[in-house]
Amino acid sequence: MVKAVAVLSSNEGVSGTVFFSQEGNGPTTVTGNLSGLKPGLHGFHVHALGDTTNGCMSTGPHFNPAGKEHGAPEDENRHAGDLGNVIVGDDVCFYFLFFQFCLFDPGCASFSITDEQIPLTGPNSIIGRAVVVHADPDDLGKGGHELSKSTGNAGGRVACGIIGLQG
Ligand SMILES: [Cu+2]
Ligand SMILES: [Zn+2]
Repeated sequence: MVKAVAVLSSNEGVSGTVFFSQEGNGPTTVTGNLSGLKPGLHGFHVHALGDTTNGCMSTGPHFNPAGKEHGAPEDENRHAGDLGNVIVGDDVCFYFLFFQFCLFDPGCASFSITDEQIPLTGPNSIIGRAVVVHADPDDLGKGGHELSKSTGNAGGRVACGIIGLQG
């Protein structure tokens, strides 16, 4: 069993931890939680470089060792780093005796993803690369925008962390 972790941070108040584990040559399991995001979908990718000298901007493009186009995790034509979206729920509100009460959800997302294209060992290992969370939804290559086939038009990079080995 190989394990890795990325601690995400940003100067926009988004933080979280993402855990990776892989048994032998099997798929990699990605679990984690993030907070400080606005409700809705947020693009979630492995980017090629573990370089944060210029914040998340210097983590390069989506990890793409096979030279494919951007897509959905279940697509054949996708970047290896294309993990789709994470989902942040809306606040939950209810009424009681004419008063409205809201359970404030501080922009949290927790997720569990299993993927075949992000190994933790071998030539296409994602160790030393970066995981990035975006401001906007990833259109999974199908949005018809000029950026759909390269980035999913997922907007700014709101948080990132370098993927490192874990004991
Ligand atoms: Cu990205
Ligand atoms: Zn991509």
